[in-house]
Amino acid sequence: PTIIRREDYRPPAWFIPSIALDFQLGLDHTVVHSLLDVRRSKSAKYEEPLLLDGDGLIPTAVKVDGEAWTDWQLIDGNLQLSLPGTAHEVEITVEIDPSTNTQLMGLYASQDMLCTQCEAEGFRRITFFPDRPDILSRYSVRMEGDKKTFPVLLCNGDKVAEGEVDNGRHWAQWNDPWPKPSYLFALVAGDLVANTDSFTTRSGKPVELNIWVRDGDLPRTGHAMQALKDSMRWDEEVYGREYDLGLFNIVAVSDFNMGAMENKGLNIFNSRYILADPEVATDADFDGIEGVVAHEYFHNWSGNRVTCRDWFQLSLKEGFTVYRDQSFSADMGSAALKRIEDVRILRAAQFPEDAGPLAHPIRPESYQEISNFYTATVYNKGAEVIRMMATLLGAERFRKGTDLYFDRHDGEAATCEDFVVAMEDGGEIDLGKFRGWYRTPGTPRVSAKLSHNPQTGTAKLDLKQSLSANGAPQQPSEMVIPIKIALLDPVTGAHEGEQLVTLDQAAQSFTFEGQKDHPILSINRGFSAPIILESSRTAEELAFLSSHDDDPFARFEAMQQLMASYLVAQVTGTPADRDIILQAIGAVLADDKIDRAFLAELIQLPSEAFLGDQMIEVDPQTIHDAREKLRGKIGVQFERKFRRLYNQCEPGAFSLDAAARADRKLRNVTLGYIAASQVEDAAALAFDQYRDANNMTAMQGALGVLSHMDAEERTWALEDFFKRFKDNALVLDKWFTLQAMSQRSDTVKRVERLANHPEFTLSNPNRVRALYAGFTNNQVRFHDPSGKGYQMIADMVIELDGQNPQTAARFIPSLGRWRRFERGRSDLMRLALEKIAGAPNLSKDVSEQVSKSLA
Ligand code: B3K
Ligand code: ZN
Repeated sequence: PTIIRREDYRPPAWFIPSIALDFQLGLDHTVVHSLLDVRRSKSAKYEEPLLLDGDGLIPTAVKVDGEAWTDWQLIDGNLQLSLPGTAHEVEITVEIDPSTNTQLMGLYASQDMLCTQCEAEGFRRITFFPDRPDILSRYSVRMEGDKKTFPVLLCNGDKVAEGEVDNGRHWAQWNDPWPKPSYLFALVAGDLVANTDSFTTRSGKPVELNIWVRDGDLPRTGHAMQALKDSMRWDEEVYGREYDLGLFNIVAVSDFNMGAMENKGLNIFNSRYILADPEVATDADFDGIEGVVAHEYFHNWSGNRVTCRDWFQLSLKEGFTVYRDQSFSADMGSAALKRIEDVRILRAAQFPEDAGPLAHPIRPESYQEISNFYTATVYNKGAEVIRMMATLLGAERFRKGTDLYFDRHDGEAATCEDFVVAMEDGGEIDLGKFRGWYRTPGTPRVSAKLSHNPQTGTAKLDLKQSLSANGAPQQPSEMVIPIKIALLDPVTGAHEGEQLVTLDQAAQSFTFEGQKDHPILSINRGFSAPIILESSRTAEELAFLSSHDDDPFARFEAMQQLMASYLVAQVTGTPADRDIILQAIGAVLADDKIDRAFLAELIQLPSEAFLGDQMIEVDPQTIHDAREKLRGKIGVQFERKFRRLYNQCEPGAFSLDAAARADRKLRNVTLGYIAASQVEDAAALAFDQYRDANNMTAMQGALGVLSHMDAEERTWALEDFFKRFKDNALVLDKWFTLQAMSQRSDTVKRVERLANHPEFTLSNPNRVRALYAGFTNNQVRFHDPSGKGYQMIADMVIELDGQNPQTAARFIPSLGRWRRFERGRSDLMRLALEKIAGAPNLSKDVSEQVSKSLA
């Protein structure tokens, strides 16, 4: 396989300052004519030919400076032209068939509309072009198509002219004044309607905002529109960044590989991140929409105005933009809940990646297929790395750093190093050693031990760090790790202020004076560093923190650690005290000052996957059993209290305000515990909630509880849900997911049957993820000891790879962690991977992931 390496980066030999495109659009036949203004780079060797990337294209005409040109070659699908001078006009015509583009990269048809996805390397499937992010060009685009099929014609920038031609066709001319890399090109043609609004920038410029959807979906665009306006205001206030065009368009499409795409002035979204109303969307869906709309909007500066030099720098835009959208959501709602959610995602998706065969630094050193590097590491760990810089600099200096970064690199294709240098210069700080985070894969482990000397009144914190990657043993490491701590009075829980200690050696001690009594250690507050913390704190200390810590994340974390260490002990057969957990839960349940949403977080057990990550060898069934047993015990112990809370959280008229959302959340969590207590009326209670619900959060919560049960209420509810929502694809996705996540022992069979359901299709990525990602996340059933779950995923990946390699490759990591499991499952997982590896004609996407997983 061809391996692309970061160290091999070379600046381009030719630049394309401008490009004019003409599209004659048709669902199954589109003609693309391009006119490139090409300039030889002054630093290029004179004889270097012009190399234009292409993927599946054949030129039907090539001209240079207006004359037919024959001195070209197709090499591996790319077009090479030998050109005599330093500046030319190159014209190329190609013909493509969007209706057969099942990869959903380039120009494709989604239902009856045409849309594009170009990041990372999709533009080369539309026309021949140097498809790399350090080529910035001005685009002018003429698009023409049938007026009935494509009443709406959209592209980047501003529409400068439009008109009608013969045969019922019409056209539009769009110019984008901002030079951009080809991956930000976008075009949409279809029968769409818009929710139109406006925004006035801080400097008084009006911006027209449109969210384009299919007729009928308009009433579900309000939340996305509000999120867009909130993000535009927030970026002005927090980062000083204004929008830079008179028009901002968003289009929702049903067939999309990712969440959304930040094309300049024309964001294209997976419809699940646009469409919502209380009847079809859960509170989590509403949050997802707010976060993704913000994320794509923020890319206008962190990604578009300042873009990436090459794809190894992907975290430059993605890590930073995730950090920005996380901060935005924290400001719009509860910062504490948002941080808990961010860390949950990091631990569920990124820590396993860092501990497995696909581990890579946030700035990878090499790749075969760049699509495989849109990972939780590049995105979410990337965001944690930016967050650590923000912590080390403090808010004011961090802002100076980002201002400097945007000023220095506006209009450029930059590197991660450029960002760090801007932080150093703007924040007047030396980040020399901090750069280790960009080069190093793996999650650092930090061990913390607090000792106390009553004679001198000092407390001493001993910290040690180590790292391991790709299964190698832990080695002492020297990452720069900012750790927020507080020393709590062991009786009152009071403290004299949070402190930041920065660990930058393999072992380091910090002393604190004026400590009369042995304080209780609150550490990694706010999850200030993305590490695995091993502290010597006792169960009693963790229980104390779970009711006294004033840092909400640390408080939540103490409870999680308390529960996790008990469960790990159960699984490994070591004695552990359960009563202390029950007491800790009793204490928070009795604390009437706690916000209900936070209470719901505090009392939830760590996930089965998280528990597995704490073990040397994973046995999903044993973990599941131990966890269910504890859930049952908690359910029984506090049943009356849970019922009281459940009734207190009875919803009134629907509202998205924090209190109403908190009630919905706590109601679902208490319902889960009531069901876990095995009381007779649990199914009836859940069914009533389902039947009476006026919102999807309550409905899905009830169905989630019913889905595991062996009760007729489960069948009734699932059948009813299907009938009610079979015409709404996004809601029907939930129906597939709920069943795929069921803990029932017949789940593998059921998923097999669902794959043959008339409403199931491999051509819609949302539907594929709904069923199969739901299933691979179902630890106890995906890891069925028969290995049937693994086989099913292997067969599905092989089939899907033939149509959509990008989405197929995303399922490899679930099998790729085979080395972590007990022998029986481990062998079966490896066999499934080998089956995939042996399939003919594998895509680059899947073959890279499979071969790395087996290596
Ligand atoms: N930048 C896009 C990623 C698209 C990648 C497709 N292979 C979405 C985002 O992060 O905003
Ligand atoms: Zn992004």
